[in-house]
Amino acid sequence: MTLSRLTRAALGAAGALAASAALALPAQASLVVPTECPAAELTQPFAQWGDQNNYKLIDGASFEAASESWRLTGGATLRDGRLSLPAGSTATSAPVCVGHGEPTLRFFGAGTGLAPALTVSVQFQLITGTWVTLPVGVDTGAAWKPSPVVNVVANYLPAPGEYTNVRFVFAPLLSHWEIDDVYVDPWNRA
Ligand SMILES: [Ca+2]
Repeated sequence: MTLSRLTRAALGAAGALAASAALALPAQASLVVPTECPAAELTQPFAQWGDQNNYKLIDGASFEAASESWRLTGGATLRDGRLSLPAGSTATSAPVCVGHGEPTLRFFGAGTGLAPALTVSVQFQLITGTWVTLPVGVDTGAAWKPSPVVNVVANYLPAPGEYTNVRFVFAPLLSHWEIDDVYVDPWNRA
């Protein structure tokens, strides 16, 4: 088989997949527990770093005051308006509603140590009631700056036009982290 025939075969398979996905979409039911998602105040917290997108702050995610909506373990604590995360600790965010129009997450942070790494996971609830935790990103920054743009992933589980509540879990690996100002990007509401 020539390269072009291989390419055509691959494109054909991809096209068939895309077609079946498109056929499935109109009948797609939400895989996760649906929720209302009221309009939120939007800001451009990363504008001076070249990211002009509008973002909404997760409840309690400025860490200026303790929030009962956040779950902290392993010594995670608020310090000087930031969230301090020792190695082995976890912080689980307040719930935030997301849908197809809330595709990304971003925050400020820095880690200390030889190879600082902070894992980010998303938690969502299936319509069966089961909560699922899915790793979605990692920040390896040693200097205080915006995190990489992290894909929420679970925002595509509600049916189109619907929303679900997710939580984000921050867990440093073998390093101490500080984070602040955790946002999701509702790009379709700008
Ligand atoms: Ca703060």
